[in-house]
Amino acid sequence: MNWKKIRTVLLTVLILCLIPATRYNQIDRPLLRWLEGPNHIDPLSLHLSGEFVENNLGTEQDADGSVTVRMIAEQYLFVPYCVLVPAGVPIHLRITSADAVHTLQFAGTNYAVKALPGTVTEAQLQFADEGDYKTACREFCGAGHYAMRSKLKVVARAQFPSLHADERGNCAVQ
Ligand SMILES: [Cu+2]
Repeated sequence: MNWKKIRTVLLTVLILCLIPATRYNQIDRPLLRWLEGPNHIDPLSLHLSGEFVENNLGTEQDADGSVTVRMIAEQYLFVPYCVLVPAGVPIHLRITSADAVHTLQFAGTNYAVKALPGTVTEAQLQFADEGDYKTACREFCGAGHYAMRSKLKVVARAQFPSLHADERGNCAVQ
C-alpha cells in the first residue's frame, strides 16, 4: 500500500469520526448516557425526579449499618441545612450542585467535598466523636458565598435508629 492510499484511508476514518462529533445532540439518549458515565445527573431537573428529589435528601440507613447522605449544594445554601449522622459509622456522602461549583467543608476536619453541576460526587466520611460540626462552602460561588453555611450533627450510634425520619432528613427542625 502506498502513501496515497494510507492517506485516503486515514482521511476517511477522520471524516467518519467527525460526523458524529458535529451531531452531538442528535446521538440517542442511551448512548449519550453511556458516554457521560454513571455519575452524570441533569442539574436542571434535580427536584423533579431521580435520586435527589426532596424526600430522598438527608441521611438514610443502609442494610450493613453504614449510612448514605444525599445533599444538594446551590447558591447559597446546602440542602438539607442540617444533616444528622451516627458517630463511628461509615458515611457515604453523595452530593451534587444545582448551579455553580461549591465545596462542602467540615470545620475541624480534613473533609472537603467538591460539588459540581452535572455530576454526583461520592465521598466516604466517618466521625468518631459526637457533636456539632459547622460546615461551609469553601469555593467562591458568587455574591452570597460567605453566607453559605450549614451544619452536621453527629449523634451516638445507638441513638440514631430511634430518631424520626424527619430529623434524619433535616435536623434543623428540632
Ligand atoms: Cu458555594
